[in-house]
Amino acid sequence: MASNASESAVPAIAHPTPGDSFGVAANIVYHSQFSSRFSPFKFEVEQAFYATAASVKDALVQRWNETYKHFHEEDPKQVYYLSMEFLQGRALTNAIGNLGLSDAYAAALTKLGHDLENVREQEKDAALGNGGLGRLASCFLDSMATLDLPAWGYGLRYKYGLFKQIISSKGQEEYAEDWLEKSSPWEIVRHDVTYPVRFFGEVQVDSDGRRKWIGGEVMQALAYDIPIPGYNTKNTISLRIWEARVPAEDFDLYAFNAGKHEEAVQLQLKADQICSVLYPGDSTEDGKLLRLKQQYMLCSASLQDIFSRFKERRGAISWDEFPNKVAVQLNDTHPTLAIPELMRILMDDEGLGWDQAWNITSSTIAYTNHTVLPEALEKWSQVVMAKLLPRHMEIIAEIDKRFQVLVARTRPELESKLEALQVLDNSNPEKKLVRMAHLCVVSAHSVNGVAELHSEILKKELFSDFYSLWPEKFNNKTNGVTPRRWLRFCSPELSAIITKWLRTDKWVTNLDLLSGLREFAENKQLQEEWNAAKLANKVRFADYLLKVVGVEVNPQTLFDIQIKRIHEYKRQLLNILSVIYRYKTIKEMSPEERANTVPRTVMFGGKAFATYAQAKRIVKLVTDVGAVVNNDPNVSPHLKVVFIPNYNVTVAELAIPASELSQHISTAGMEASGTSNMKFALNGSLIIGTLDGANIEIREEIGEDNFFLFGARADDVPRLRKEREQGKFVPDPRFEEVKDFIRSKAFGDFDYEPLLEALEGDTGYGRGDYFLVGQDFPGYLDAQDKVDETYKNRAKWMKMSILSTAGSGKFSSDRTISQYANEIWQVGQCRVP
Ligand code: TH1
Repeated sequence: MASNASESAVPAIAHPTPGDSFGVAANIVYHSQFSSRFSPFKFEVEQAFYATAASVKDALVQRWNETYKHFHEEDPKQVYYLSMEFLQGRALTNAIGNLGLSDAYAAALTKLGHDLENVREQEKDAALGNGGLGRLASCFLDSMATLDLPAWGYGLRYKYGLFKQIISSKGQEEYAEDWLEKSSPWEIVRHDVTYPVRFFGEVQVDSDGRRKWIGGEVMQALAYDIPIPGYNTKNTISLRIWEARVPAEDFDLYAFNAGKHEEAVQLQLKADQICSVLYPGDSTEDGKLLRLKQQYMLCSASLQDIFSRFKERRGAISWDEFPNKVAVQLNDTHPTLAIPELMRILMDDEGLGWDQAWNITSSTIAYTNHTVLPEALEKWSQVVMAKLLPRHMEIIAEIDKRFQVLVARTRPELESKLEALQVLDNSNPEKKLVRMAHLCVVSAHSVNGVAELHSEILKKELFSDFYSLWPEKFNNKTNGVTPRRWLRFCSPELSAIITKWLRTDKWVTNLDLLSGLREFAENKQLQEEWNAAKLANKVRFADYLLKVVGVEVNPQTLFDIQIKRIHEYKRQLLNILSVIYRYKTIKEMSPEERANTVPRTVMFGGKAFATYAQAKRIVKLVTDVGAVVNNDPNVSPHLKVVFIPNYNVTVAELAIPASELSQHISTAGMEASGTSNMKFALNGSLIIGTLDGANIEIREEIGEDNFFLFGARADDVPRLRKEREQGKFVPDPRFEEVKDFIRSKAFGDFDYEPLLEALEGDTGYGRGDYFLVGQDFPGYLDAQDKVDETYKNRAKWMKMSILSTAGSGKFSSDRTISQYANEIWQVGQCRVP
């Protein structure tokens, strides 16, 4: 079926080299004529982009083939990263940067009458993810390629990625974003890599007693590969995304010819739905079933592919070798079905017994948890699961049964808690559920959190009893971000300065070297250069805001940015309430007092889940406040409030380098890690934040003097919530003042009551201000005052900014991936010579 190795030798072709912009230009021209998706004789900027991308892809494909040929020959243990989300963003800048061909391509395009800056703007973001979890997966791919690891990413090829956000007078509106409209120039379809994927059907026992899953609906998964080039290495790995489709032989031509047109295309429609949208709303039963189908499509196709590669490389198959050749990492619980699927293949298809299959499965699979929020912990209906995946439901029930036996035998004192620990949640007979996280913890050999605090919370709270059963499974892998995309390419100005002062560019792959900047933190010359680079980035972002969003911001003001998904626990509401307080304060000042304030531009960006009403109200409030503040002639020179629409990876690449202050202000204990905090610190943006997620480690690394800290600690949160509930909380008068101001309709007559009530009454999470906005408000205002005071001292601010970058070495995803490779996967490097 599928062939993963490179076949007979293909003749070598000459490809662009760094010094050869003529060769590059010729290659682009060739592609504009022969690989074009457009009518001939046109070479406008869009055509130029596609021709350029096709030319870059040539170079990638060659390296890619060499890489897989090398992997095939060396046959090392390989790692497979399964994720329902990959938030890749644009690829061109990153690809030519990693290939070391940025200058050659810029020069070639100039020769052809184009400008690389404009050409790269043509690319659409590949937004096959929601936020941090998806972007983490993409940073990991970059690091796995750069570290020469034999690795694959597996995902789904959604037609519509994350929705496009438009801000109207009603607030956020969502529109489908078709990233494949003019096709993606990067992907290669692999018509020889297809697998059948079954849904529904039934379990039969055949003559030799083996259980077999048969019947139902069978679709096909078709592979598309996206090349992932490493930096400074030939190694180029693959993100393989699956598309669901129906082979021609399954098209019911008889029905169609008999006039039953709709009936004939039914299966095709169902297949199309599977890959139609990222994470469809799961509030309806239909939506739930579809999401489960998506998850199974990913797991089934990926595992068949992994098996085919494993078998291809071994004559006589020794199954116990499997975990020595294959490591599978589950990105949260979304690909949990890989567990029963691996068990099913080993037992039903390959004939192994339970114990052997179980040992192989658990030594192969590792699980990463990314959240402790109860609403994000997946639970699937047993009824739905049994219908869609009857054999998997049997296997899950058996795993649960054996887990109960194990506990009864080894830890009788846990008996009373057993019901809460089981994989199956049968507490409500009307609504029996499968707890996916418990299935992962029971089955995997490794369970990790994504920052120190988060991993501690997993051990002490969410999974405490499991931890007492299997302490050796639990570990921490603090997240990281790729320094290529998030510093080297998004801020070439700052990068050049860093390279100059460190006298090496090796920091790009060894980020700890940034600590060498510490000794120059007070150097006047560096501070001046640093300031100039930051200012250039601010000007560039201001141009974008003017051109794309139509708002004018002054680059001489403090750029204060909060960009992330809109969620109550991330507390954009805390930010905007303090902005309102600032507005009121400035409004009441005399002109002399005003002249003394630090002028600020406060920017927000982020998408609210389409059905998350409270988050949408927050977006609306920010835009309403902006409309009033920005049009107040007395205040707007000192304060502006901007909502950046349609926040995505590309916007982040512009905003983060331009930021001077960034906000990471979640209620302590609720943000598992955060990753944009790392990107901001790396780019010399100071952080105002709580002791939550990776903030704690960032503050440790860059020094507490360089971090604007405020807020309750995670340990105190339960007590504070209780006190709040008992009516013991006395709100700060400034907090009351701000709420009254909103209620006075100062920002229009939109109904903000549900937002304000959540700060007081019943939020649906328990009584009153669950996210402790009121509790942390005064401390936050104090921290903001400290920001202003510090900003007035330019030399001090610059020093802190340099020290932020200098202290960010730990937060490279290269460090994170090395730890996964050494401590969980036991996978080593396999570098193409
Ligand atoms: C995020 C976490 O909220 C964030 O703190 C963390 O840095 C990031 O993952 C990477 O580890 C999560 N995103 C999702 C998305 C879904 C479900 C759970 C999480 S946790 C759909």
